[in-house]
Amino acid sequence: GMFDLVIVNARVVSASDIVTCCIGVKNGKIRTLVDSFGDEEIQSARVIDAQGAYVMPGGIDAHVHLCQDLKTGPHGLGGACSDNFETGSKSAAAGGTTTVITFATQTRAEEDKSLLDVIKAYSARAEATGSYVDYGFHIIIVRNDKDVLQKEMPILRKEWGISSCKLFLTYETQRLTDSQLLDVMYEAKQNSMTTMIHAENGDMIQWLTDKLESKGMVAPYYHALSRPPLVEGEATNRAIALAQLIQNPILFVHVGSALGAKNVRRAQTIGLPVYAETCPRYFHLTWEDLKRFHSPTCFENSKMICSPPPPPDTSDQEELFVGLENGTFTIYSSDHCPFRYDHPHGKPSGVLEDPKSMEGEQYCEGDELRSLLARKEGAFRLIPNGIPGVETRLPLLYTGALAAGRITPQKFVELTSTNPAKLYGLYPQKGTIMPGSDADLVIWYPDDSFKPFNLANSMLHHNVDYTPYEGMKFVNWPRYTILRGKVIWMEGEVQGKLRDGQYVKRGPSQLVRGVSKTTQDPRRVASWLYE
Ligand code: DUC
Ligand code: ZN
Ligand code: ZN
Ligand code: ZN
Repeated sequence: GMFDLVIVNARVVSASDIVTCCIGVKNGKIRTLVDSFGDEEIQSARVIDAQGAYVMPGGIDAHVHLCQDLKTGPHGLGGACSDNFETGSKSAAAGGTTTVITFATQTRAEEDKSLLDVIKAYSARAEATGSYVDYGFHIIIVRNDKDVLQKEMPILRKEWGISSCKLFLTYETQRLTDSQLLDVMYEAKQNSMTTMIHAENGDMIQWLTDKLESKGMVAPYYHALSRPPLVEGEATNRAIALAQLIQNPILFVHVGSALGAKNVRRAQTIGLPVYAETCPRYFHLTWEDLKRFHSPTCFENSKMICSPPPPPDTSDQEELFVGLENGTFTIYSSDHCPFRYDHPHGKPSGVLEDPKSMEGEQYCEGDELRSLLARKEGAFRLIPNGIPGVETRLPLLYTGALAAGRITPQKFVELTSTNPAKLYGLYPQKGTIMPGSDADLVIWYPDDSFKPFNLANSMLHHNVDYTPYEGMKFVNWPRYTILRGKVIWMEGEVQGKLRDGQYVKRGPSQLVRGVSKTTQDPRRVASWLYE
């Protein structure tokens, strides 16, 4: 037939428009958008009636942690991610996401010097299980090894299609000094790689943590006090200055404070290629959630520990909403960082058990010690930072912002799909519904036919034993998720297969334009470096 799949009665949403039409899909690609199809065009195709509901480009979640084990964990505080590519990608599909970009991380261990070896190891982890959705990698760089950067960055770009690296300003095992940051940013610029920055001032955090601990303030709630908004405020300003000197685009990951957002906005106003990501938790959680459940013997609120922490109260959330609307935030990602609760490699419950009595677990000495200590004292310093959310990302934005009338459907698509595709070099293969693009789609329920429900973790598909959004009311959920023309999620059931997802090679960022004259003034920045 002319089409493999046709979707009728669709309210197709792009980053700029909404149009009611039909979609024809052939060989995994969008072939056409038309008013209506004739009988013979429909006959041999699978037909989905969207019943007037929104049809959007499939979600692109550009910040997901999978398969990071004890050694390659997200921050060197112990803890292992409980989702691999199998469970993580299934959860993504069930939440309307068709592409995830995950992290492959270098460590300071001698055998992790080579970035190419790191990427090969992560690639093997993905291939070991397969994936329900398409996937790519960002590389985390924790050393300024010029030989390695110069030799391997071009190969990462050209052979692997990896056009972004993440750098840290905090965590002892990850952080780079200012001059090390300049080294990596400089090599990244030579290779048209976007630098992603985890912007928290590591010295401030350590100093505050020591002070809190000396007063016995070690319960999970105090994690937030060790990272007040100034911590992100200082680090964003400093990284903006470093990036301006190098004139390389930067993307601030997981911006969670109004202060951080303001600094980003100021840089954008003077024409710097500065972008920011924010995450669902900053719109749905506050410091109060770190207090929830707290008692001297129960540390259930360790579930809510993430970095940067949620804002102190809802007034920050209001300012972050402005940033969503006015373009300060370029993308909205989950930062899905899956740790199980009450597990030796996850979030301690505070109830002291003999970890050895838990079957089937492997320990390294350090991790066992960490787990015991954290269980005994509930010390926030020892609790892994990160919360799950790859499956709830789109539904939370739908309920909390779109249905609440705070953003338009177009803005929803821009933040969750089009901009991540452009920022990370996947556009227009992904991120839009246009002839020639991959047929990656999410189809919602018509709003008036959906019965709102309260979320329970048992409904989710991740390998995590809790969700921070337990009990929350949702007013819609993805009805179909379609990956390159194949239905992988339908009305509450996973329909895809583990080998459906493919590795995606990415190009350079397509958002970056020439920067303004003033910001390139050779007296102000080191532009002679490139002459
Ligand atoms: N940064 C992340 O991006 N994820 C989890 C922990 C962290 O600090
Ligand atoms: Zn981070
Ligand atoms: Zn408990
Ligand atoms: Zn993360």
